[in-house]
Amino acid sequence: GAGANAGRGALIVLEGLDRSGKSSQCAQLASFLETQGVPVEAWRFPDRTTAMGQMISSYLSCQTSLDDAAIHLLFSANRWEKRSLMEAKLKEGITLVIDRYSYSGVAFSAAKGLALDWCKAPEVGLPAPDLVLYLDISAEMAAGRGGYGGERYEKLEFQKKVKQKFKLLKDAAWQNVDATQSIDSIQTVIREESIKIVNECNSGRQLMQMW
Ligand code: NYM
Ligand code: MG
Repeated sequence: GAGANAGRGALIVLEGLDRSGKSSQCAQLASFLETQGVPVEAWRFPDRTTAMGQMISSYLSCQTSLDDAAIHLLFSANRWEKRSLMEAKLKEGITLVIDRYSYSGVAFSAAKGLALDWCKAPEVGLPAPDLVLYLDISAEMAAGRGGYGGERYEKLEFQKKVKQKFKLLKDAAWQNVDATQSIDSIQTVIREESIKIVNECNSGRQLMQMW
């Protein structure tokens, strides 16, 4: 096992287009880490359970409209409202596997035409992921996977723009994962990378800040 008693937990983020397979890969990764004796929690952003999350959810389901800048800041605030809990969990030695983070925040808003640097600004100071696993798939292939759920943004032409913006966000923590492989092959890669980073964090790797 990776050891449950020494250092901090790892902040592991899965990113990608809608229908790239993030949610099932996150769930499988969290279960796997548990079997390895790694204390772990699976999180997601947006966190729709909070008051801000409910505003975001109603925007995404097209029940409400909001100015592009305002909804961008709301997505960011939804991460900030979880900041102290994220930091506390990591410090306690709990690894967090998170479905989407600041990368989605910037990519989706920038795809609407907002300036990239403006989009990044409110993320500055959030805990930085130790590992970003980007599930790399074309917008066409993702769209071909049983269709979208009908939320705002779930349109092929828009997803193509989002993919272009994701490409501008590769940082030191970023790892591309070929998401056209089988679910099992993808999970194998994700497990290997995750175990490595969990061990590094456990043995003293410093928690960084965005960006
Ligand atoms: N999304 C997600 C954003 O536009 N900004 C953000 O900061 C985050 C975290 O919300 N299409 C978008 C991406 C998705 C949508 O996410 C809902 P999910 O993972 O499908 O529930
Ligand atoms: Mg979705």
